[in-house]
Amino acid sequence: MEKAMYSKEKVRIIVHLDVDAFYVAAERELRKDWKGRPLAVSQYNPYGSLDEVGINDPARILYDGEKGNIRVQQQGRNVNGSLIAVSYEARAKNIQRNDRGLVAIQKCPNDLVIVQVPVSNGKANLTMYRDASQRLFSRLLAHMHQAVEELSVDIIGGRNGTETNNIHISVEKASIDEVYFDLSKPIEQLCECLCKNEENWILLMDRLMRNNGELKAKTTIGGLESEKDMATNRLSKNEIRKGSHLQTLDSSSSSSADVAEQLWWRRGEGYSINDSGWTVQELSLAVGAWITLQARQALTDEFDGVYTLAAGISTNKTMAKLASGLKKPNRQTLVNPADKHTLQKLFHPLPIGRLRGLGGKFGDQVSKILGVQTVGELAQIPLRTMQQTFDEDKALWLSEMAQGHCCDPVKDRTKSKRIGAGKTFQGHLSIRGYDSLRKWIGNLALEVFGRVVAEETRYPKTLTCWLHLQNVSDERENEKGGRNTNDGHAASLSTSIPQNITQSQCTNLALKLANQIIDRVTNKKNEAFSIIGMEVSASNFVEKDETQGTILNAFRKQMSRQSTDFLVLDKTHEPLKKKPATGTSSYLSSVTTKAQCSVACTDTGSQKKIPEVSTVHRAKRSHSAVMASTTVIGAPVDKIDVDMKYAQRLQELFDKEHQALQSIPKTKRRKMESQQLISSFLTKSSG
Ligand code: TTP
Repeated sequence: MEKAMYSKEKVRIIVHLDVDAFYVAAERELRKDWKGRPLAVSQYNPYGSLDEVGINDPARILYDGEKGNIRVQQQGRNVNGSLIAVSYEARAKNIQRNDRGLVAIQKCPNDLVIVQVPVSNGKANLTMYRDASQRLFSRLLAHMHQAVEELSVDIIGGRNGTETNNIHISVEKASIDEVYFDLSKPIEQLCECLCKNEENWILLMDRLMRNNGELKAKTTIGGLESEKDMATNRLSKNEIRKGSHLQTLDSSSSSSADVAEQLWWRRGEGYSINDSGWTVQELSLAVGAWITLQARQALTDEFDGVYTLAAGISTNKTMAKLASGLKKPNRQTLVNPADKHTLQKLFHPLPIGRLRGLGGKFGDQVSKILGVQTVGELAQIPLRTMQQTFDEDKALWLSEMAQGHCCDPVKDRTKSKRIGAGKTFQGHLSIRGYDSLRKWIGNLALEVFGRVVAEETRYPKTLTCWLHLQNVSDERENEKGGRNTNDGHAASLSTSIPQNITQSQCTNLALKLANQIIDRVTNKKNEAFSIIGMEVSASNFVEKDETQGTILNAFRKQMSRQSTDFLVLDKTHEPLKKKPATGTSSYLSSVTTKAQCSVACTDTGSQKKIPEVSTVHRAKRSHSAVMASTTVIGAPVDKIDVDMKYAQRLQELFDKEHQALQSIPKTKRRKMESQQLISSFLTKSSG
């Protein structure tokens, strides 16, 4: 066993949380009396007659086994939509996601409730679920902070107290009901402090083991499970999603696993980290598990037991997500990838498609070319072999991933990366004419626009339209771009949009994109088309902050960043690949600015300037606005020291140049802008 002498060893602690049967839980928040009952949420059923149904409209209740089958009798097929969320009580009755309503009713006629998603404008309105998600995750973050606070204040109090005020917990929303937290920073600070003396250590252990070992009882140590649990791990993601009955099994029969778990915790006992059999990583994981348990329980209590969550605690995002899916619902699993036995037992048997980034085409390619099916088989392939087939970065990433390593940071993002509205048109409902195309693109663009303007702090730079067309003959498939599906051809087109886009501009742009897709897919105008799915979405969000994109702001961002991973100062502007034509956009040579930026960034290890990591370029909205932004690529954050005074000076110079430009007539300015800026900036900044 590795000696655990506490050192400032860098350990990452990443937690992945997934709300159990999320839409069902959101419905139960509205109707507390549905708690404990088998409940399913049905998707919008276009064959039914409910075109406009508000959140509190009783018409949403399609079936209530206790009250008699009201809507089924009245409206035949209404109840027969497919189920998109199924409570664990309903899963115990063998009801699964994608079951049709009538099939589900047959399985549980007397007790089941089926509720349909709210509907507006003839399509599902998911606002209530999005709002619930936002509410939940912001409260969850608050509870995480509170748990950290409790450990630091209650245990160490005034003695060697850590500064909890400044503790930053990175949080990344991964989907409507999934979130990652990076607890590395607070846990590093806590553990360092808690391990300083024996008294602190005993208090910490007392805290971890209190309530008759509640933490032990409520945390599964991944890799120590019984054979029966292991069967769950071999299931594909889709099989698990279907609500496999294995997930609801009581693990009371796994007595050997229980013993192994008891032993895992017992290794933590002793009078200090040095006496214990735990490594620093294991201690940090145990503390992470304690914080996660407190936060999960506090959240469940706050919402009267309506929301429960599954959690995975590990040292990176891939393993944390894998861990959270091992035991559901309302259970947390700790996975230590440094434990070879755990890797072999838990990780290596997985099909490679279960890994993040390998679930799609690239995963299929890897499997085919390297002849591997499981993660274990992939782990056997030497890096050299991978390098012969894939480019350097991909080969390294694959090799690291197969060993359970993944350095993808938890990006501080609490909002979705994109805002989209979509609709499917089944069977005879498919869209075949330009009038209904206009109507539906208009509806979807309206929804997207409404949600975009409600955003207070950011705006999207890209609008995308996606269409799924049916009956496209196979001969033309290769020419059209897009993707063949089992029943047609799906393609998307994007365009950039201005910050203050109006509703009609948004609709017109979306319609233009849709028409372009149809033209491409059908090859010529006026040819018949049949659309079975469409989506309009806005993405590529940037902050509304006026100073966004300025040099100073980019440096400020870096200064406040707590991540221990990689530094990316400003991802919103990629470095310009080539010089734009003079007169269309003023441009400051990236060579020049690279040199300027390297003066501001110093490698604290070697005290050398860093010329390679920085590229400053100017992005220009119009000829009257000169903006500067900084992109620092892939530099370890703890090795960069930013000279804020220098950054400030760079900014002032840019601002001055900008002001000076305003006094010059526009036509003249166009010609001289670029030249003048470069020479003037160079002269002044070197002074
Ligand atoms: P999931 O997290 O996949 O599932 P879940 O939360 O219902 O159940 P579990 O406890 O097994 O995680 O999806 C989250 C919500 O997203 C789900 O409640 C409903 C919605 N959803 C759809 O609308 N359509 C889909 O195809 C899927 C997979 C989910």
